[in-house]
Amino acid sequence: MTDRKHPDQATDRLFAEHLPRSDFRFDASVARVFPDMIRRSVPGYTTIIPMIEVITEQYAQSGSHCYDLGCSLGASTLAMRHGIPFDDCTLVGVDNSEAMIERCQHYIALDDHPLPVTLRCEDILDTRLADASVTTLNFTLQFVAPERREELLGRIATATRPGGVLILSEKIRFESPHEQDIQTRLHHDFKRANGYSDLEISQKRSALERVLIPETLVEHRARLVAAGFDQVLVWYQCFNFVSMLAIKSA
Ligand code: GEK
Repeated sequence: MTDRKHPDQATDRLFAEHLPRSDFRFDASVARVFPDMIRRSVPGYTTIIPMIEVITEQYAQSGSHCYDLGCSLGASTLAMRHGIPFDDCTLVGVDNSEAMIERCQHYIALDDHPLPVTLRCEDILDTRLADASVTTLNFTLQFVAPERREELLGRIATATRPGGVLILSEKIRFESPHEQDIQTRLHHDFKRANGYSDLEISQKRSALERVLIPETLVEHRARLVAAGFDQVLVWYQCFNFVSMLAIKSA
């Protein structure tokens, strides 16, 4: 996977000054700082990405489609590309932010793996899914309106071949308010340790309040099973960030 940078890639200082409150959007200013932002904000992100390659290698099937839904700059897309052990698979990255897709094209082109990658600038709620073996939603479902999540997961499960999987990474919330407080505090400590100020942490938190809606593990599991996956396991957790593997039996 390439570690080369976009010439205009920058450090995240988007919330460093006092700003009027507004909802977070995946626009050009976010795309420009995104690799730095996600690495410093999401505990475990730098572990999860290479593990997506490992999981993909295990579950990709010859002649199938692999999807990265909410691909941003293509970090998971590239991990999947390197994990797919067949040259007859189709790899598709989807994101509805033009700024993200434009830059994603750049990172895909820098990577020298021969498997072609198709990028679609589309809403994942509308994108066509079929004959899938591995689908990734790496911190994307949390941004989809809660009332649309069931329909999306149902479409993914229906499109998944027997023996195929969904890798679902999410920020979660906890049923116990006490645990919620502890895990939130630890997440904020992680951000502080990565150089974010209290002002940055609190302004980002309010910008995300109405945009990123976390759910509990119990809610995720129940919906994945109702959607048509046979087994759901948590393969990674760091504070309030988890990654699940939803498996359709062979
Ligand atoms: C990674 N997976 O680096 N349709 C299409 N894209 C969407 C939608 C939607 N309805 N909603 C949100 N997005 C990536 C990181 S970031 C996670 C994913 C984060 C897109 C949005 O434009 C953004 O690029 C991405 O989902 C979420 O492994 O920033 O915490």
